[in-house]
Amino acid sequence: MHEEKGWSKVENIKRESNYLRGNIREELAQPSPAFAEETANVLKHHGIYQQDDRDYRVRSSQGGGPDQRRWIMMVRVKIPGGRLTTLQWLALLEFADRFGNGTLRITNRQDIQFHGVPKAYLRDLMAGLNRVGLTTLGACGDVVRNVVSCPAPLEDGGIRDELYRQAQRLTEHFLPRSQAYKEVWTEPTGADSAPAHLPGNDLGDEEPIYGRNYLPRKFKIALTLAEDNCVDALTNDLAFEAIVESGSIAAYHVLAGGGLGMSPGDASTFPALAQPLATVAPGELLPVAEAVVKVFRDFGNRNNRRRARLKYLIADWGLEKFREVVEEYLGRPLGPPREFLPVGIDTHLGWFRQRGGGWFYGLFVENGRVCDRSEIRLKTALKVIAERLRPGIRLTPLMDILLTELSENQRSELEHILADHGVSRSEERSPLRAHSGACVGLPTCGLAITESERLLPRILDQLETVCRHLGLQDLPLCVHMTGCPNGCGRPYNAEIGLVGRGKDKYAIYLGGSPAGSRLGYLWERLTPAEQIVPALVPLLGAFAQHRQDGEYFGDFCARMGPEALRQLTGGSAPVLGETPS
Ligand code: SRM
Ligand code: SF4
Repeated sequence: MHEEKGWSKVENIKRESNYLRGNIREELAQPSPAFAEETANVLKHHGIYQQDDRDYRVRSSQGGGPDQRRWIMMVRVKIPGGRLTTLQWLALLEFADRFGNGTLRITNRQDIQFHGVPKAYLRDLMAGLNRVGLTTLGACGDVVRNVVSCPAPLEDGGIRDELYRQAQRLTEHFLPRSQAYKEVWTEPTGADSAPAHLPGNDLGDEEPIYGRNYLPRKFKIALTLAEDNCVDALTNDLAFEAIVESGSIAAYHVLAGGGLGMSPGDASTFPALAQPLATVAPGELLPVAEAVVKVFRDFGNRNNRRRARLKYLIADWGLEKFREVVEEYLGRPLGPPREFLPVGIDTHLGWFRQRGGGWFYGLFVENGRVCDRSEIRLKTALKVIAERLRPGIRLTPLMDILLTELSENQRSELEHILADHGVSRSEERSPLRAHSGACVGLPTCGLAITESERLLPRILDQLETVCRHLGLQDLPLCVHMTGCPNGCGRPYNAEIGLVGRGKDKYAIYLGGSPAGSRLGYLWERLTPAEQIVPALVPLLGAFAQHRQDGEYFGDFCARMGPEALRQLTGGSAPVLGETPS
């Protein structure tokens, strides 16, 4: 592995952290409510983000004084393929009340996040998670993140189960090997504990894949199926699309270089979808993934974190050179890629027969937030369901929950529990709401510029009325919203992308594909929040009038292109530049 001058500050922090130990143990033992900045950076690799309550910050500055911060932690639990046992789920619900803000957030990578955890509760929370066999190790930080795969136990001949097995294998293979996590969270702290990690005392951990500096940036992997790309695979650094022949996986189509983050003021940054790289035999999946990760480790940009993702290495080198270097690392040539892109997506909401017998129910969870809110007591309903029916729990990349292994006579009991707690059945949700989602945004995300999770439901209320009025109420339409241009809510390949760009103002993107295989274009640069629906009404009207048979809104916007669409809707000239390439 090369080491060079000019590396960013974060690279130095990682190198000096002694394999992710840093000062975490020392600072945990101190009464201060926050960690030092360097320690907070190391903590990310343990799945913990230091945040402050942004609502509190605003309130505190309203009197004209300096803004004050109430420090809180976000803790992300890494759940490959999104599968949990009933007991794990019950423990997560209990920990949310004991250690967090009383909610759980299902993420769009099938993880669970706790928000609002005070520093003083971290050790107890982490110990509790470890007791039920869950980990936060590598859920964040410059490593391979949670590997996603479709969680639905459909009668598909076991294809999705095989993808899940591969997701687990990849996750285990790429977990950091450092003992730091165990030391920090399971060994006693305080005066009587012998710190085995004195400064300068390198314990000799080995990170055979990552090395001392870990990766230049996060790295994301997805496993998917062309007809059901519910994981949105092409937004990942590396995607494996199963090629199914005669009922089993004959090969994987490999795509590389997806990633959505961009900095609007820096034209060298851009969202990108993964590009076809190769076709590989099922047995080659892991070695190929390792070769790609190692190429990224050795050649990714360590000077400038804004340009440190795999997509930029591929853009700088070109796909051909990238493939050649991956082949060198692999020690053999890669098979040529096929023209084989995702064509569909399934939300998995409602009742389905389960492979192997019984039923599963896909329960809609608005923006993944599991909470009790006035008369809608979703969190309590999910606790009662878990205690009485003992279902398996699976989290979807659309941030919903699948309740699995239910018998025929448990179906009505589940529906009664939902109704008793004011939770609507998924079947009553509009296709618009089922396909849409927002990132977390305010008040916890430190990078948020605007509202996202708290605003999208209100926008969807209005859009549902508009769609009904235009006869589009049965149309699946995906609106993805984010509170900043980092793209966590995957807005750039959605049919409608809403991206927080200024105070209460959003960029509007149009023309992404329903299956996530095409980036949209920038339509409006800075639309005030209350103008978003009025800006979309003429577009939906034009679509209702001019759509071709069976055409989706995103496909219509792509077919028209921005100029023709503006003419059709009587708008001004198209916004130039910043269209994702
Ligand atoms: Fe993300 C940073 C939340 C999926 C691109 N993301 C963040 C942080 C940790 C903010 C920070 O760095 O301080 C957010 C924490 C908010 C909070 O309060 O919880 C955050 N990202 C999320 C989640 C929870 C959004 C959600 O609504 O579910 C998702 C957690 C996934 C997980 O379990 O691992 C989440 N983030 C994504 C995705 C979508 C995906 O992975 O499928 C993307 C776009 C794909 C990609 O990686 O390019 C994404 N997040 C980013 C970026 C931009 C990275 C870049 O290359 O520029 C950042 C900023 C950064 O890393 O510096 C970011
Ligand atoms: Fe935060 Fe921006 Fe990601 Fe939303 S897109 S969670 S605001 S970093």
